[in-house]
Amino acid sequence: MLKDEDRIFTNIYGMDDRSLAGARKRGQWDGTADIIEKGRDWIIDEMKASGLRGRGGAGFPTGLKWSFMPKESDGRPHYLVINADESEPATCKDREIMRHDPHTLIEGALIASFAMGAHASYIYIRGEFIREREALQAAIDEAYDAGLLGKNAAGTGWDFDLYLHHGAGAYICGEETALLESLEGRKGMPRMKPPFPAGAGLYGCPTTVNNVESIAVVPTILRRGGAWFAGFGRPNNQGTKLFAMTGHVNTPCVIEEEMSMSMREMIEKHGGGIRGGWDNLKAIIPGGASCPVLPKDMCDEAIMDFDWMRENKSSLGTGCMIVMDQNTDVIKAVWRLAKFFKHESCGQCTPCREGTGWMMRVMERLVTGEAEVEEIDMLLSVTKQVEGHTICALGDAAAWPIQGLIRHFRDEIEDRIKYTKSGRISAAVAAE
Ligand code: L3W
Ligand code: SF4
Repeated sequence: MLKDEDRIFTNIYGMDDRSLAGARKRGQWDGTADIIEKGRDWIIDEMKASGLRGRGGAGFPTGLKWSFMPKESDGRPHYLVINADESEPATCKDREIMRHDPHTLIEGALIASFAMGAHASYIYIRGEFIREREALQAAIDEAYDAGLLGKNAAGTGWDFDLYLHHGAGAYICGEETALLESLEGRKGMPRMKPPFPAGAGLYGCPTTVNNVESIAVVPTILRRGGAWFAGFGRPNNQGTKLFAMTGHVNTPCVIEEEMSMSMREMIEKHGGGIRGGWDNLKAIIPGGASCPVLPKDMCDEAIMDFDWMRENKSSLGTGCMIVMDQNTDVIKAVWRLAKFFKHESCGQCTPCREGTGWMMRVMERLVTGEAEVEEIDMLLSVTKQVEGHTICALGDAAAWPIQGLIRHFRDEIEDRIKYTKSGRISAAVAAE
């Protein structure tokens, strides 16, 4: 278990003062100019050495992403865009940073922007996050007043402006290119990639889009060294990370832990265990709605990191678990996710626009038990036609939970159909 002295987010529960004075007491904004004096190459190399992988869900190596930004300016400005559109179901970790520790994000934004040659950065914050944007805006104002932002920010010799932009409540704007479209004032619809944002991003200029947590950990990593961060977790899955657990745990929470901890240990140590005990567990979705569900026997063995999840046909995603006990109707839970993705599809590509509707409607019939058994394979085939055939990852995200359900809970789906057909339970009861 992570020791207190190794935690990056020391005010995650808001027990301390979140203002600049409180942040300084916790060591933030300490030696920022010294870090920047070491230069862009040193910062990027140190980030690579830390092994940090993006904390927004995809796990792309952060230092490598930064290195895609052009070294020399061709006249176009460079931008850092911080994705604070935290909308993934059950994912509520970045909001804790913005509410309670906003200065670590602001300091991280300055250092990261310097490393990528950006004089301006935008934080795109989810529209529903009202308290978070108030906290963040207050911290940005304080930082300007203290000379930490603006001309010669924090005495670094680097001019740097930071803007907070409010989203309007569309999940798809968390997809990086839809976010850029929205920031430019258009409807939030994903762009084709390539070009990746590093080549042509905001206003067609070199841009890096990073998750809030990925940026907020930067100052501590650089103060303590990439090797320090890389010492946690296992190779390719290094560092500490914010995890969360919701659903049928005794104490739902957001916590900072070492990567690669066992799922069971994490839930028992931090979540107070499963309601009714570990044997009462039925399934867990490891990190947001797009990750395939894991049944209990796999949760017994699961390791909370990118590689274990990928090797076991799931995904770490945001590391914010949805925990379901034996009382859960897992078929209905996955139908609810299918409904969510159908609602949030932007509709510009046919497999996603039509496929999410198809998947939701067949899922509805599985919930009530009114489907035919053959429809299970038909549904699986629809998911395969959506997966990998769309502009952005929302299509995959809609397909994967259903594939996971069929892989691990086919018996339960078939039983429901058989019982409904035999009249032993009515469709209305199955749907309750
Ligand atoms: C330059 C290349 N850049 C990749 C960059 C790319 C992006 C990052 C990751 O989706 C997932 C999604 C959700 N040259 C590059 C390159 N990049 N190749 O690397 O890219 P990618 O495409 O792997 O992922 P993505 O489109 O960013 C993110 C899943 O995360 N998720 C979490 C969602 C979380 C929220 C939230 O509320 N925070 O929405 C959960 O599973 O489904 O699969 O920057 O440009 N050759
Ligand atoms: Fe829009 Fe869905 Fe296509 Fe993504 S996959 S661009 S959300 S229609």
